[in-house]
Amino acid sequence: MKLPKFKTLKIYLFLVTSLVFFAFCSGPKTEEAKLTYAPEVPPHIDRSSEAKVIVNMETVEVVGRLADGVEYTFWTFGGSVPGPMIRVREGDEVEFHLKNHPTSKMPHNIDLHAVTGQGGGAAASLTIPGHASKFSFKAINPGLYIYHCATSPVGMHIANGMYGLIFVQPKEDLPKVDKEYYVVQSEFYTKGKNGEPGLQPFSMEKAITEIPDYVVFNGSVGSLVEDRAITAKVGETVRLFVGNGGPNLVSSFHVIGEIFDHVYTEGGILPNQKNVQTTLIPAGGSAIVDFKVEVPGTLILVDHSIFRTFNKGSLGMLKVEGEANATVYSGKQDDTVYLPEGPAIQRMVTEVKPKTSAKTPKEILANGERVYKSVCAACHMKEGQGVAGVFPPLAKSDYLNADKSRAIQVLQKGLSGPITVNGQKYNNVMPHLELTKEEIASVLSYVYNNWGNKGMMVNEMEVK
Ligand code: HEC
Ligand SMILES: [Cu+2]
Repeated sequence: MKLPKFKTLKIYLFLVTSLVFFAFCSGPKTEEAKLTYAPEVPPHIDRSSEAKVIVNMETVEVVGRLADGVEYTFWTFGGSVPGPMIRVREGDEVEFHLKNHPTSKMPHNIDLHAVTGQGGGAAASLTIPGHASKFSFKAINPGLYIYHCATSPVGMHIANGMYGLIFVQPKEDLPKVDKEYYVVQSEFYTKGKNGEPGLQPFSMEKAITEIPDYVVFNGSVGSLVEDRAITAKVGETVRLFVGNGGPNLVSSFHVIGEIFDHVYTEGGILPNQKNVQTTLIPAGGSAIVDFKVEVPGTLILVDHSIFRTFNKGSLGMLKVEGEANATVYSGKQDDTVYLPEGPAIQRMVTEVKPKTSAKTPKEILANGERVYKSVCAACHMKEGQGVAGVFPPLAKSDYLNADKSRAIQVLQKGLSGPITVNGQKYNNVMPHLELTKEEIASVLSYVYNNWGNKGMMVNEMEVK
């Protein structure tokens, strides 16, 4: 074999040294983190080496919907509650840029529970309106972490909506699943009672006594229901990254109609329990739950401290589509009427929010809609379609449209015994609902003016 000439060797040496130099001194790859808004989760990170990751986050104060007819001035990361979800990889160097929008009234900062270091970055990121701060940290510990604003008064910044999740993906990522979703529970404390319309200010008193008016998923009542529900197909595996922003309550997180195959308790990366019904998520903590969906239907995400769910808003939906499997779940196999207390009309005390004397037809209809959704929809369904054989329809109901004063009577006294609505026989009991005259007038006006009904108004004076 012929040895290369000395000159050629020199060139080789030069090339090798510069390559080595380049590899060592150019440092890790730099990239910008892709942030996502709930319920979307940033994509799995494919690279197998560490990188420098730039996170750009903005704090901004915005007025938004807390519930139907209820608005709130949210203090936010990224203009949303929860703030955007961040995903980095174990070992990454994170360069965090926090900008506080010039229209903000408050200074803000960020404490990421994923940070090892003073205040989780709080002091280093304190930013007055119209300014930007920068700090860096190494994502040493993989796991799912809450981040939140920690500017004084801390409780108030959190109560107003300043929290979100950062997932530090382990070097060896969690097992692959088909769908990943981002859900954060939190509470709101308002001057007015639950449902009281208008722009509601924050109540420090209720926050201190820890009695919230709203407990919600993803920042508002109904943010994960109907056409905003999360979805999956039969046979798919689903992973929920669940956080609890608090500021006070602990969540008994449960999905009605499903069992968690694996739970990564408290947001650690160890799947430490199988077959869990309800997992506890501390305030300022998280959990990861994995499950496979076997049958179609609507699974309901709840805080199983159940009055929060049905009266304060912590209810979300996961809609599963696909082939039924009667062996796993049969659906209803029989339905007969069961009235242990006899067919007499029972009293059901309803709590409709005190409201305002509605004056204009528009106000009356809006008030009626509120009463309908909180009282009637449970039986007659959201669009007045009823439930075949049990609850008669209010949509295009011949019984309703034929006689206004009879309809008023139904609401004043309840109704039992056989009736025929649109050719279908019903023999059930509608309880006496204890509504005020104003509520009866407005809810009937609402019903008459929707779903193909006659379109007339009911006056309070007609309700004797
Ligand atoms: C707990 C369940 C329940 C609730 C809540 C309820 N209803 Fe009913 N409603 C019934 C049942 C059951 C009947 C049929 C009774 C029968 O078979 O005699 C009925 C019948 C009616 C009828 C006459 C039949 C028809 O379809 O036109 C009207 C009108 C009506 N309800 C309106 C309302 C309105 C408005 C509300 C809310 C303020 C309401 N209901 C709340 C169960 C309920
Ligand atoms: Cu803040």
